[in-house]
Amino acid sequence: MHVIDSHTGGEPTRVILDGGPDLGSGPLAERARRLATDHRDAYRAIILEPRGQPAMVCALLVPPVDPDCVTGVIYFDAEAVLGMCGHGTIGLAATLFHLGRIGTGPQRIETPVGIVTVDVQDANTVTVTNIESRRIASDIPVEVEGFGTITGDLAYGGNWFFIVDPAPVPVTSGNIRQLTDVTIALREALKAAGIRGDDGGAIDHVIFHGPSDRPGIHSRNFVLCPDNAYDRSPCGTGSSARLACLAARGQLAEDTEIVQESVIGSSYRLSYRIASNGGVFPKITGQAHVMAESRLIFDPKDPFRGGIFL
Ligand code: PYC
Repeated sequence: MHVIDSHTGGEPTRVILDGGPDLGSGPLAERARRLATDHRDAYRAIILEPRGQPAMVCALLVPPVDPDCVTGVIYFDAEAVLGMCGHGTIGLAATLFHLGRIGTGPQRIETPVGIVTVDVQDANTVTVTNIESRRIASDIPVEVEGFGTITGDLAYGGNWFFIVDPAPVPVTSGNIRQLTDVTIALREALKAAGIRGDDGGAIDHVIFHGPSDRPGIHSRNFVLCPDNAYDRSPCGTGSSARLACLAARGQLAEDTEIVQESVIGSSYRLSYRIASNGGVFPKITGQAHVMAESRLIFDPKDPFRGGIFL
């Protein structure tokens, strides 16, 4: 299995070029479901320690249905197959550029939730135009055991997010452990309360926003992912959901650019175009760097061949 590892604002992406599970043909959403249900052990072996690393997202390349797309891709983390992944798409574009498969300029990429476009500016800088993103509910109070009532918005950006602003815990790198504990408890409370997306999807990502101490930054975020890791980048699908919330609140005008910072200080430039039925089309510009080209070995004699899962 050949893979290329990159990071986008500190968040790792492993692009699987060949040797992945055979998912057959058909719509990408169906192939993603097959990956989730029939190949869970196989995909987790690629991403779990010791072969993978915490916070990693894998990008499994598959043939697209739409021949105008440069590739199809299915993203997954150690816990779940994702609808879309913004940092992963920036990493994927930088990887395809590194391989000479694409040059600068626009390209279409097919994902299980729809077609996104990437505009490659140089070897590292990529703008993603995401699928339509939308807020479906605002100011939902949730009772979180040990932490009281936490209020947030429910929004979709290719994955489902519960977005809290202002955060009940200061969003600083020194608070990552506490931020992780509170957001996990909040995600569990959302699940227990039966709060889901309007397509029945689980709310498996949580975002806390707080102020940044750097000039020109709109806010700093902490993003909890399904595998309980926090996103080192500002999270592309989370930033998309956030843009939908800012637009719905009238707090950000169309085509106005803001800078979103992550809890470790990496950043994306964000803006949106209004969609015809109430949502927004987010634009996310970030930087990725290729780190390694490897061949993964799955030795039958290796007791941790399938990864460490506790
Ligand atoms: O950038 O969309 C994203 C993302 C999702 C999970 C981790 N990163």
